Amino acid sequence: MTGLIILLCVILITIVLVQIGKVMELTGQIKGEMEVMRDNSKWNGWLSLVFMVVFLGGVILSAWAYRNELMGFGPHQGASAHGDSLDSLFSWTLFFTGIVFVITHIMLFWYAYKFRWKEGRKAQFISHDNRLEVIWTVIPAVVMTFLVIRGLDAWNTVMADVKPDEDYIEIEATGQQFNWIVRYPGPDGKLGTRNYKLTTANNQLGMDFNDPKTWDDVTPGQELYLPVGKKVRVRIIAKDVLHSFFLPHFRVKMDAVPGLPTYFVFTPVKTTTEYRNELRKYDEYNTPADPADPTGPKRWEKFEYELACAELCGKGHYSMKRVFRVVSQEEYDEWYKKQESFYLTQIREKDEDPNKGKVLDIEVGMRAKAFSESIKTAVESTNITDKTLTLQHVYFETGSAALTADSRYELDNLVTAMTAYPSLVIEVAGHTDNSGDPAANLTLSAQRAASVVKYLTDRGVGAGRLKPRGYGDTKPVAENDTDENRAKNRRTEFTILSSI
Ligand SMILES: [Cu+2]
Repeated sequence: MTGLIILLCVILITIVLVQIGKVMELTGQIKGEMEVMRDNSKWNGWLSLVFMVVFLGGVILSAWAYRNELMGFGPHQGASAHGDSLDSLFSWTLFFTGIVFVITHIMLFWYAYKFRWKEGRKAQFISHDNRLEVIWTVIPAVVMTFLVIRGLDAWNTVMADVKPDEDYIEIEATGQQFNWIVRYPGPDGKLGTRNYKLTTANNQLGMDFNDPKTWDDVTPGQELYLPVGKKVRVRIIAKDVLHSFFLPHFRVKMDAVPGLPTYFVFTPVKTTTEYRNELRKYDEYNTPADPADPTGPKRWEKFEYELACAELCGKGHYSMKRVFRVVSQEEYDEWYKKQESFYLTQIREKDEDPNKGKVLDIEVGMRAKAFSESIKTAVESTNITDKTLTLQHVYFETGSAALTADSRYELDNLVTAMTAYPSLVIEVAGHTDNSGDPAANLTLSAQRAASVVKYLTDRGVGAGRLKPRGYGDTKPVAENDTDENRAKNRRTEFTILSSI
């Protein structure tokens, strides 16, 4: 409907203009050409002045009306340590170019008015004027020098890389059509290596899982956290076409170029909450965020630091938005603790895992931590069912009581626990599934329990604190109906008999 009305208006205006033209032609014929030209140039001159006033007034008024939406003004001061230096650079540039803009526009329209056509008026020719040449060369040169020197100074500060002994977090942003994949290092603080040849549908970054540094790397979901006041170095990479890593509120923008890694270092100095509270002071931000829901949250409440792509990289360019949330160090640590390793959750033990079947250092550490926590719970619990724990990673060779090599990791955790709780007495129980002869199962389970006990006594745990027992297939934890369930029943458990 609106489109139709606009079209009708355009047609009507065109008709009116054509009619005015015709009328003027007729008046010209009646009045005589000279008179018409005089009239026309007088009108053109005056209209130039009117246009100048409306145009310059419009520019100034709109800038004033939207001043609190502009970067660098009102509530939108830079939220990073270097933000102010760039803002001041922009303000100075705006100051000088603003003066030139206003003066040249006044002159343009004023001269169009002043030197409008008049009968008998002749143009004045100036062949050369040294003084004028000097003025319009020297003034821009001085202003440019001032701006360029300040710009270089800001550039050197903003683009400085981190020093080796500095405390910073390094993250990585990879642009692709059409999203940003952001990677954080794991607890080792280092990002693992990548090789584009390893890129697959599951491993979009081409992370090299032969490099232990990749094992703990995380690729968080939509919301990304950063601690306030901590230096962040972002490695910027593109996988397909040019993208641009753009965090407008932090005055961070760097192209992501395929095949040429770039970086940007910045320090967020304002948390998301602080920024929201700043916005809250302005009327513009106290209006509903969603006009369809007048009682809903206000604009300031919905504010988030956004990561965008500032390069027109294709059809889905607009959808490359991510949210960065700047929080206190404590909140950041809390969030970071919840992030899970990409490798351990998405790749581990799948076909793509080059370490399939091997126990990794990172897992040994994680399992030891989990083990000591669960044994602590078991010792402290008064509930009898909590006192029995399954050894999750203890295995035997098929049909034998010989422990597999990788079983040692968990058994060593048990040795540690027995040392940590010197009064602990446990029953070590072997269980099998129901395949084969029950009597043979019973013997095998007893032998397996004895192997575990031997492993422990060999490492200094007193034999009196360990009671081996074989249960065969008499105590299944699942129906023996599927391979998976049978595997659950083949297990080694230990029960805390006494811990005082
Ligand atoms: Cu892009």
